[in-house]
Amino acid sequence: MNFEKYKCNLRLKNIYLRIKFYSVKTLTKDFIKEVSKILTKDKEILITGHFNPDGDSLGGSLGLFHTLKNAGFKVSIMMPSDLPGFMKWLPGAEDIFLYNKKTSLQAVNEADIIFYVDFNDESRTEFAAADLKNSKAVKVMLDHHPQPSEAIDFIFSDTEMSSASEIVFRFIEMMNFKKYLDKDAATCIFTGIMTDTLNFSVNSSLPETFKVISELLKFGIDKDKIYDKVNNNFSLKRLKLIGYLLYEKMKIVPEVSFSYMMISKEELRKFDFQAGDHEGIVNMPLSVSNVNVSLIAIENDDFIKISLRSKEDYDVNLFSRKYFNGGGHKNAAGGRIYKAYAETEKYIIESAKEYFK
Ligand SMILES: [Mn+2]
Repeated sequence: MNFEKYKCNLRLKNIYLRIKFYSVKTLTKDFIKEVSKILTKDKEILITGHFNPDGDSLGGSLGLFHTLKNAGFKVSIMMPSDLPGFMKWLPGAEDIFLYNKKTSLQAVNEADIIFYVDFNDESRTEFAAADLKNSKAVKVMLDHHPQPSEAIDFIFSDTEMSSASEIVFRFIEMMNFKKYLDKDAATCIFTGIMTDTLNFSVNSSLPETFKVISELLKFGIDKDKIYDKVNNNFSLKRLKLIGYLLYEKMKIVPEVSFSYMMISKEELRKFDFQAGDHEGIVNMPLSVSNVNVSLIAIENDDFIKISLRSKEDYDVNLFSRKYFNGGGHKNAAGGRIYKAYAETEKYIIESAKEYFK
């Protein structure tokens, strides 16, 4: 299929130079007009989230999946890697297929349109990135991370939004698909917004976000149950791991109000560490009044995985870009260190001292 390449970036801030003459309203209209042209019932649609999908990527992708399915589109949903255990209850999770070089190439190649939910660059899909890049499909990105890749055909990205899930809701609304939303879709989108805002404690100060929440509640979703399923759904071993990390491993660099924890492969095995387990743990040191930045370093086979959280104006996106080959949002970011585990601690301390001094 040969679509006319048309770039459209909806960004409330930081609008690209090449489209600086467009108003935001025009941009929204153009984006919707162009996507409406290509999004037809005869197309094969594929939705994908990022590697190690979190609540936002899964909730947004599944919310879009349910809605497009209800509207009568041919749609499938993929993730580049497995879901964390506390997300497997999401309605539609059983319909997700996991990317696999041998079995997924066909699905990627046969797609006419691919939706990217909650990531700004194909490299964030890791092993699936090459196949996605090579696919002839039209790529539509629904995201809220800074600096989206120029290679994407249609981008609806706004860093002011709480989550990609909120963007998905706005997309559904603007496409006139709200009539196809149901309780399952609303549950997924709500979960995405709730998890990405850390239960509405960050990135959720715009009144519009709560208008979306209000719309979602009208579908009869069980907000309290969703909170419980997401936050009280872990193993006993994970709780013991948290106790161990906070008591034995958490260290503070007081002169820069910086906290870090290192976890070795051996410790991961001992506590049966699961994908996604670190998500809640990295936030915990921020409960200390004079800790402004928290880092967790997890030993992997090929690199040390870094996860960062911060308060207010402490920018861990830039910090990670500079020292840890990563990025993300101002108050939540990830990265990697390609060093031996034994050398990593010194590097982390020195990076923090240099950057936050
Ligand atoms: Mn997100």
